[in-house]
Amino acid sequence: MTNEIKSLNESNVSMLPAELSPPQYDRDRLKPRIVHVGVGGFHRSHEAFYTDELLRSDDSCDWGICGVGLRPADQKIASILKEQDYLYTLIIRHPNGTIENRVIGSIIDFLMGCDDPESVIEQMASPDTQIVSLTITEGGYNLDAATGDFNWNHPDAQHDLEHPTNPKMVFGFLTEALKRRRARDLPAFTIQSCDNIQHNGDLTRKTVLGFARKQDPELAKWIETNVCFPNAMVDRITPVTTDADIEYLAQEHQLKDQWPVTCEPFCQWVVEDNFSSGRPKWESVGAQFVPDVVPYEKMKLRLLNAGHSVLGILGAIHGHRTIDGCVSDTLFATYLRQFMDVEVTPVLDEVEGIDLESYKDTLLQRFGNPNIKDALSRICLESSSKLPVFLIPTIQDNLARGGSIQFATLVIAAWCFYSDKQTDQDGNALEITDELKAQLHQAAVATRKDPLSFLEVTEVFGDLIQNERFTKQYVSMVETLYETTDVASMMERMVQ
Ligand code: CS2
Repeated sequence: MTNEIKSLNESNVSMLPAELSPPQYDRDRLKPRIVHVGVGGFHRSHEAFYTDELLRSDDSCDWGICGVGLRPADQKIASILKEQDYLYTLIIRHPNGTIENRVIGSIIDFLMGCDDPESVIEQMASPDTQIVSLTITEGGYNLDAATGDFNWNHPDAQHDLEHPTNPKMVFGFLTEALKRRRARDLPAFTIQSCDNIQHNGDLTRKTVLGFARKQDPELAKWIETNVCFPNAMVDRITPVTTDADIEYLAQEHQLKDQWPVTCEPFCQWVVEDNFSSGRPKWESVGAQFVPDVVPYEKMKLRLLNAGHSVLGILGAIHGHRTIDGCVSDTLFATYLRQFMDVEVTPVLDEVEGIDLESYKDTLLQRFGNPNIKDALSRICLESSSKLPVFLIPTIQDNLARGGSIQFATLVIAAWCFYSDKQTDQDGNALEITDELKAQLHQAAVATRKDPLSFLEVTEVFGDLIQNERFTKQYVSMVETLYETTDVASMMERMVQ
């Protein structure tokens, strides 16, 4: 019965063939030393992968991960992982078609904060927990682009301050758990952000301290002294799982995995070595520990993530559907490279050990991986919290230094068109998911009466509307785009 499909779970795992690379280590030895909030594809291709690698190579390592979901939408991953004893397959797709599969065993539990906040707080407050790590997306940091500060007017923030033992936001959970650790005389855990935000650790620190100060200034002081918030740069392109991925495992490997993860072979994690109470030896499986992550973060956010947004928005309007589809179009590949060379490279700092030219070459190759098929709908998801981190700071830096702004400005003009029409330039509907979708749409529609109306969404654009050099360039681009509905011709005129 070689064709019998096996469900992925602990009782089957030892029977899985070597080509699925199942974990050989004893998962019973693992302790939930890491509590991870936000178990999406990225966490499963990155931190959980590094930890699994370490567990495979070091018998004395007992660092396991307890996943946490805070939103009702996390119920699906919670039940699937539970059914599979928290095992899942990572499908690593190389550009030449080679596929490496790896059944990951580092996650050992999962809790739902919205159903049972107490269980999550207690897990974080448990003596076992040494690190609480986060992948809560750019939007999860709830920042106001105009001020760069946490938006305290958010209803969930207000709720958490009024109901500290029944929180909704991750910062509420962290504060309450730290309060209990302090009261119980337990050492603090490290709070480790794994999100694409510049200064992600510093920012998390500021917000957690803000929460604590509003509740108990003594607690805030204790956190300030005891809790470490290492900054980190995280990188691995991880598209949304498709039915074809599930089908592939069933057909080719007779494995029923309800939610595998696909990713590229490239993987990078640069972390500040600043931990409150120990950490896994991730450096032995490829993570880099450095004293200052800021230049690495900036390079990655401004080149890779912004590069994705440039292709995502321009490509979506033009009718492309995936990142590899964009870069196989010479115009888009050239435009992207010139954006990187002319507008980003001059505003970056030296990054030790990195040759920027080859970093950019590698990015283009990674984007071109034809087996990743990273959908532009994923890239454009929540653009309102991505562009203020990835792209707008580059425009601001170039405005300050008198540098070129045209490549990035066309993206903003195209984003206005995209938010207004919600279709590509041929009228095909686009799938748009954005917390500010309605507000952006309304502001974009008003462009016909007032060409600057889109920029009035200050939560996203900050004070960009005040800069005459920018608004002049932007208005001329928005007008041309609305007139011609042909973004490619505009791009063609700009590339050399
Ligand atoms: C992407 C990232 O969300 C995005 O727009 O740029 O998810 C990107 O794929 C990862 O940061 C790669 O490390």
